[in-house]
Amino acid sequence: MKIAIISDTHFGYARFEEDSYIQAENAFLDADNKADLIIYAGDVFDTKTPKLETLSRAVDILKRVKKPIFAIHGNHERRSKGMINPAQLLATTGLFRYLHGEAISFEKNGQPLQIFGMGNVPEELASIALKKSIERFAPNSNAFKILVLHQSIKELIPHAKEEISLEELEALPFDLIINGHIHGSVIKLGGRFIIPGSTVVTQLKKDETSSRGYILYDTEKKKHEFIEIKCRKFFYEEFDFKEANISDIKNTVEQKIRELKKLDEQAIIRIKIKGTAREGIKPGDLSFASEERVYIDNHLDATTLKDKLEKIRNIKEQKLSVKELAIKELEDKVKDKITLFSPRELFEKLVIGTDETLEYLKNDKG
Ligand SMILES: [Mn+2]
Repeated sequence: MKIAIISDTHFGYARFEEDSYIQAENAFLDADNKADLIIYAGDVFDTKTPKLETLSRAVDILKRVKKPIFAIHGNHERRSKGMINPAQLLATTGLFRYLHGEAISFEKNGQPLQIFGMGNVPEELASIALKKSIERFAPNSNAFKILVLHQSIKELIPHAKEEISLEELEALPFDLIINGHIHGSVIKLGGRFIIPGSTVVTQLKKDETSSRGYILYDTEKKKHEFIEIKCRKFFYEEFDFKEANISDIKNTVEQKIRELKKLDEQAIIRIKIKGTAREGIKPGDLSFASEERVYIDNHLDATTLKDKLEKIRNIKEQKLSVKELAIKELEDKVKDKITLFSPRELFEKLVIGTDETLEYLKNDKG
């Protein structure tokens, strides 16, 4: 049996909305030709309450797929208990089967299959929620058993805390463990753990520069294959300058943009500038003409020792509260740079808690 694994289509993602539809369509139609069934590992939509136009586009794409689809919701769609999330809503149309804390049995050419799905839950609850819901799962020894999740994984992220681990997943009675959430494709546990990656670029992170696509898994051979889909190219470049002049920085970056555009005029380009500029230069002095799909992050540290001493003196004189100090520090750090959040709002969210902060950052970053 051949299983297609598709994830993180982020239908309606505002920055590259057309890409979100076109690239998901490329993946689904190709998978429909090659696989017996499709597993959809969450973040179907980019938001909890997508526009009607977005719902309509998603329906248009999915109704062209003939093979059965089994889906879970992702963190972008998760809503409070008792509320309907958009993946659940779509399931009521019969376009796919929605699973959350439950298993479904399926048979194809005499081969039984069990799919257990659990949609995204807060990371610190993932381990216990999975343990609890699996108690109700009765494994069939003849069946090929699949677990579908949409969570962070301890071993795959920096600064991990209470995320679910590969180690505990490995011990569970499943032949194949599928996860969404992470936008670059990851294969672990000798091919037993599979993340297909997103079909659209949303985070503008380095790991999204790899090809977009889906995974085709053969249950007999226990082998997987990454199927690349036609999609918009994404280039990510980082520059680390040392005591550089503004004109040198500007020329280097602009030349790189021209070079990349020559490779692909339609590509998304993100350039991160780090390091130090010559004394007396403020990051605000560096500006670039705005170009479609070109994102420049200025992380230059232009502060000299003299500036730093002066800042400490000013802070002492102003007698600011710890909170105001923290906000001021954040504001100074991101001043005149291209940022995706407001320092004051971010600080307020940090005071409320980690969940609020992550939610805030995710909402802004996609
Ligand atoms: Mn996602």
